[in-house]
Amino acid sequence: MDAKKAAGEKAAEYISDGMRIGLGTGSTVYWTIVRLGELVKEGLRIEAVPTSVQTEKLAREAGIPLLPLARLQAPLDLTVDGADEVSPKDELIKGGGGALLREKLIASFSDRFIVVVDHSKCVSELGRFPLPVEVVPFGWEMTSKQLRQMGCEPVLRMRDGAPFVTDNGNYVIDCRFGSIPNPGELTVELNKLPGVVENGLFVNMADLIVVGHPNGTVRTK
Ligand code: ABF
Repeated sequence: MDAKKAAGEKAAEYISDGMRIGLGTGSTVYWTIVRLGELVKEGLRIEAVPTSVQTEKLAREAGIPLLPLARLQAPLDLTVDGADEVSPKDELIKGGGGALLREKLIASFSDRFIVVVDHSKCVSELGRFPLPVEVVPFGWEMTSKQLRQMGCEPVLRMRDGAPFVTDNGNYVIDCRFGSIPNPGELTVELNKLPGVVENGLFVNMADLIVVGHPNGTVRTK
């Protein structure tokens, strides 16, 4: 079985009737969404808040009822999302899919945050994956120079020959740090920069990591 499919489907086991959930973005949580669609058809009653336009489309196609943000008066019961890297302390790099701002907002407004990954995402130290940083388009060149002074190689994310634009109308600068020994400090420093909207470091947020392996086994940690 595919490692991503194994992890994604396992996460659906943590979702019970009546829950209001956050649905992440990416190719692993995709399998959670597909499985939840099957369970909804069998009678599971849930409401979901998507973390991206892409996930909203998937959830609608799967028949999963969506919860309008205006009705979100209390934290969600649970959010399931993917990640690009997971450290031994369950710190994450997220944002490879460009949805980090909504992902962090929704994960932080959830009672429980479950992360689904294939085993290749588990690393000894964060940073080999370029850290996505969402920035306002105005003056991105200045913000990029400030990011470089923090010790990375900043690269503006492009798509089809133009800057990639997030669901929120912002740009993403992928910051190649190589290694990030102290994610807790870096995330605070990054968000102090004028022009930075959010960064892809998720520190002290994940409650459970569901790791899929190529033989279909799943380990939680
Ligand atoms: C999303 O999951 C993004 O933050 C991240 O880039 C993406 C990667 O996951 P996958 O490998 O499952 O597509 O939450």
